[in-house]
Amino acid sequence: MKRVLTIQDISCLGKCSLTIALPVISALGSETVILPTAVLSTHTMFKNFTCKDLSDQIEPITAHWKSEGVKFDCIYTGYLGTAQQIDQVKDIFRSFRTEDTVIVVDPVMADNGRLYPAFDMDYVKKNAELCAEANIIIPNITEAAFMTGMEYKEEYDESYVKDLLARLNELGAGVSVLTGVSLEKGKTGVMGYDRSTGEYYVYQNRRIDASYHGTGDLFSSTCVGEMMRGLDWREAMRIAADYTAHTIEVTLQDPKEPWYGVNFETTLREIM
Ligand code: PXL
Repeated sequence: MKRVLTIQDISCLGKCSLTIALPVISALGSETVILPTAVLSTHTMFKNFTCKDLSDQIEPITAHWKSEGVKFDCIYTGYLGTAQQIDQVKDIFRSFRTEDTVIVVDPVMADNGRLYPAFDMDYVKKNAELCAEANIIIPNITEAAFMTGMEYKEEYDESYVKDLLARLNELGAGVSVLTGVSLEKGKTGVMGYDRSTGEYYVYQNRRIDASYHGTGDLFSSTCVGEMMRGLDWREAMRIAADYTAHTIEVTLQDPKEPWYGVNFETTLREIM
């Protein structure tokens, strides 16, 4: 069985980060080891939330794993707490990475042209450094614009997305995948660039006019789970895009849908 280490916060209520990564990657058949970076009462889109930083636990926990000889097939990072914590995560990469470890970085920090409340440009710079160490990075267009210094655009064409991918590629990751890319009216999806082959990959599916928190985490967690099942990154992205769109549609049909996340619990058995 593959073993995935995922490093992100626990938002106790809110359906994002670890409360998505753990069930989804486990359901797709990999052992999922978690390293919580902080415990929040809810995700940060709620008006108020509590947050306990767990930075001081990272070193003792990982030192214990090291002493047990634990190895990971994949290390997948999402929302992290502070710029300093990113340095700790880089140390984990260096300490646990082998030739076969797939490192996936989703530099969760922004959406719709704006940084999330807790973050600043120092955090953006650190995330760009973290991306340099990854095999695969999965930013959305906002995160990519912040990390590359390119202008964020709501209306764009394929050449803007290709420019963003070229600039992301300069950060140093093996594969750069941009999410939330709409190249045709009524469609949305992903566009990726593979440094080793110089090839682009585009996948577009229907665009659903709704936005929920945690859908980026659902997408990335599904990609990780599918890649650990042996699928190529392109195939994993396609399945994850379809699954995320389907889950949003199912959530919209629920008259009691929660505003703070998607009902992935309803759809999970379909991808298992
Ligand atoms: O889904 C991304 C995410 C993860 N963790 C926390 C968040 C968010 C998005 O707002 O606030 C704490």
